[in-house]
Formats: sequence, C-alpha cells, structure tokens
Amino acid sequence: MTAKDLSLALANFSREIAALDVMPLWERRESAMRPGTECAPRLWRYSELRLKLIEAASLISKEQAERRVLVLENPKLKGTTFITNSLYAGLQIIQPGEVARSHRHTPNALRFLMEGEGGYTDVGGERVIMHPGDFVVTPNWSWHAHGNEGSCPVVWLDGLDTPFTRFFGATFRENYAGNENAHLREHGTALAAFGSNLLPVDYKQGGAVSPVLVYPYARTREALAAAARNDAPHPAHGFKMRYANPANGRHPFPTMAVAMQFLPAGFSGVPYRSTDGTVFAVVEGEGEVEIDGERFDFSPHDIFVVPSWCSYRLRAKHQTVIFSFSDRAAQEALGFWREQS
Ligand code: GTQ
Repeated sequence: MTAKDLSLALANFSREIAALDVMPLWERRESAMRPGTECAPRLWRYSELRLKLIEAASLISKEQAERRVLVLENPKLKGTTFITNSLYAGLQIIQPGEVARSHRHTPNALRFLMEGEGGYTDVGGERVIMHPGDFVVTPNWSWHAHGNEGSCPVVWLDGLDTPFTRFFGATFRENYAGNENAHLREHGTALAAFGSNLLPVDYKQGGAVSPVLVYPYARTREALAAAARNDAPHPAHGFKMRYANPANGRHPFPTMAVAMQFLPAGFSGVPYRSTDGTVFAVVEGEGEVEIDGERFDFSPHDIFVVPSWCSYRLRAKHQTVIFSFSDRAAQEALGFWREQS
C-alpha cells in the first residue's frame, strides 16, 4: 500500500468503527493514564458566601428550598454540583425557628458546624445538638431532619459522597412520611456509648459508618493541643489527626476520610500531594495555601479544595486549625491511594 492508500484505508476504518460504537485504544488521550483529575484548585471566602446565605434565607423559604444550601461547585465541573469528581460540598443555613424536614438518601453525609448555637440534626433516631467545630455523621439511608432553636443563623458545611452513588447508579432518596417528633433518644446517647472507649457489650459490627454520630470540637481541639505540646509536627501536615470509627478504628465512612489539623504559628509546611482530592475548612487562624503554584490566603471558615495529586503547602501566620475531608477511605479500601512528600 502506498502512504496515500494507507491513510484512506485508515480514514475508512475510523468511520466504520465509529458507527459500531467502538474506538481505538491507541487514540486514547495520554492524560487518561496519569494521576490527577480535571478539577481546579479553588478557595471560597466565607465572608462572601455568608452574605449570600443570609440573602438566600430572605429570598427563599425553607418550604421552597427544603434544604437551603449554596453548593460549592468546582469551576471545572460546572453542572455537576460536585467539588471534586468524588465529593460534594455545600454550605447550609438555617434561621432561628426553622426546620428542614426529614428525608434519607443513599449518599453518606457529614456536617461541619461553621457558626451559630442552637442548631440540631435529628439523625438515626437521636437528637444531635451541634456546636461550632463539631463534626456530625449522617450514615447513608438514615432519616435526618434539621432545626435551629437558637436566636442566630446556624451555618454548616455539608460533605457528601453523592458522586459515588451517581457513579454506581445507586442514588435513592425519599421523604419521611411519619411523625417527625416521635420519640428521639436524647442528645449525647451515642457519644456516651461509643465515645468513651466503651462499646455496648452485644454491639455487632454493623454498618461501615461510625455509630458515634458526633465528634465534639472541644475534644478534638484538646487532642491536637496535647499533641502539639508533646510531639514534633509532621513536616507537611503539622499535627493532624483523622477521625476514627470507634467500633473498628477505620474511617467514619466507607468512602470519606475526615481529619483535623493544627498548625503552630509560623508553621511552613513542605510540599505534599496525594491521590485523594481534599476539601479543607479553616476553623481558627490565618495563613496561606499554595496549590500547584497558586497562592490563596485563608481566614476562619474559608473553604478550599485541593484536587487529586495537586501539590500543596500550608503556611500559618497565627496558630491555625483546619478541618478536612476526602475520598481517601474509598481509595484505601480499593488499593488506589498514593502520596508523595
Ligand atoms: O441536609 O440532608 O447539602 O440531603 C445536600 C443534600 C444537604 C441534607 C445537602 C442533602 C442535605
């Protein structure tokens, strides 16, 4: 065959196989076989989002919205509602006296309380009262309703693994039809049972989700402070602890790992990257994060996303505490997770 014949034959071949809905592996994009995703790094300023949340609360009633949430959508994932390929994040506001009706869904959810007192979530038959800095677990398929019995707005960060159920075609959701005020266990019941180095004697290793329901900030903060007083910081993470399922030592969710870290004043971390795209929420302090060479200053309650395999480094001006969640639990379970320092 001459070169010309060959190129004609190839063009015909391409057309014919396209009609059969097959494609040649040798034309696959190079980037498909490297770590990382198309997601962009991004920081959302809480001061800006908070104003819009308050505005949303006056424009859209709780009845209209059911959940009044501003979704932090990755600029490279427009139209998906996702912050990374595997995670969803949103800021939810609930005004004094409001309730958000009970429903359940197959995605797992976490709440991280940003501001306000008096907010609660009724989850899995228990009332959980949330304070700033608390991390609350909503196990998949458990009924959950929210409310605010305080006198100020309550705002929290929702983190969900919705992209997983979407990916697997396993997204189910339903509203609660029964009496929402039926008997609830009192606040603190699960924490007393599971958060005291104890387990109910007949506790069966049940679901893969942490049964403790709430991880109070006061305890987390004290654990980090004790580590900082006694141990040396990790060169990239400072003092970082992951939240554990107290019944098995694993992550709180089968999909999501959740962590809190403390950076001493003046901390300057070395560059680090890992395959779990991570959402960070600043709790206390001020500093900057450099993600793939791009710098972002952060203040309390700012939220930023470090996509999978993007190198980042943290610097703290004042002592700083940062909450984070990622898909590391799923990646570890599947044998995919990698890191590089
Ligand atoms: O509060 O149950 O941000 O179901 C997204 C979906 C919050 C919730 C979100 C939800 C919820």
